[in-house]
Amino acid sequence: MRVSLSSFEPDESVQEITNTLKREGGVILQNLAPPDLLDSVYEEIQENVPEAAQKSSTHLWPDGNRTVGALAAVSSIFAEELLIHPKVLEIVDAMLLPKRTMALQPIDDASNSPQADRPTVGDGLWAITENEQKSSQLVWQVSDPDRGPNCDHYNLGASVMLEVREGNENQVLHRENAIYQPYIGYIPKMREFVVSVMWAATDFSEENGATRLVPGSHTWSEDRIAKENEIAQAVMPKGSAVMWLSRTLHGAGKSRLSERRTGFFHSFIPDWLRQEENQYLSIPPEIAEKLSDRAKQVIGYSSSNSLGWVKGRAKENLLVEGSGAPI
Ligand SMILES: O=C(O)CCC(=O)C(=O)O
Ligand SMILES: [Fe+2]
Repeated sequence: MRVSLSSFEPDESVQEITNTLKREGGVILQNLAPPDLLDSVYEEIQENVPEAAQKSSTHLWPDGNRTVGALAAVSSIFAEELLIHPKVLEIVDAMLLPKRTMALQPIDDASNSPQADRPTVGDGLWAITENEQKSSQLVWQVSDPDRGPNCDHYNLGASVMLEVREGNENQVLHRENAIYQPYIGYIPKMREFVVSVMWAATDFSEENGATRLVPGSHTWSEDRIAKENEIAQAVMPKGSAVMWLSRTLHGAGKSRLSERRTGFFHSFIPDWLRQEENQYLSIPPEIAEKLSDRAKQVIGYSSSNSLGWVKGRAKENLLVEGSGAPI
């Protein structure tokens, strides 16, 4: 018998959802957004991106399919309603354990963070010591991976429309960590560092190419090959979303129908990791400044005390003047 993915209704607890995501590597969030909202995002994309620019001809997305990048730039509804959906951010907060949680607190009030009660030294993780000549030295503590903080905040990795059209083949099963891992190696018990979300902008069915995912594969050894009966499909109605982890095997499904299968994909990564899609060129300041502060922060227009700063700009919103740079 084929495996399936666990599925949750919007009112189910984030704790329950994240426990399952950690255990199984993927979860479906049923009916998370109204179906017409997904239609509105699709219409906005169609208005802003010429058809020719949606054509794709790559190994992962061969001829016949459609792809669009920089979704947060071409659809403000996507940026405000899907990218920073509160339930999604709550789940990502629990998985990436940022110092500044993104879902619950006002953007400028880090002291409300549920992690604020963590035992701290210095700025949370460091202390200044001195030698016998009174020369000072920073000493870092490593945070507990299960409690964090595992990053200051998190950012968007990529935001793309992925549209499967009739006649494609099953996409090669892969792990999202593949863009980093070849260079850092496989580190057992590595802290989670990529959380992916795929919104169903049409119904996702077995016949139209719903995302294939392998529950449990985030704990497998790298060389274990998934058997066909170990592969589930994210069958879900329009407005639902499927989320998965950096080590979960997955890929787009094969379509046998003439209808399109449209998904809006975005990923979240710690602020200390390079974003997969270059967000500063994809969503330049003149577009980003029209978005909410939370959307700007997720896109990357925010810095920690030590990464991504611009002298003379505000840490929470790098598009305005302020302080926070270390120099
Ligand atoms: O479109 C899908 O269902 C998944 C696509 C995917 O994983 C990718 O292109 O990296
Ligand atoms: Fe992928």
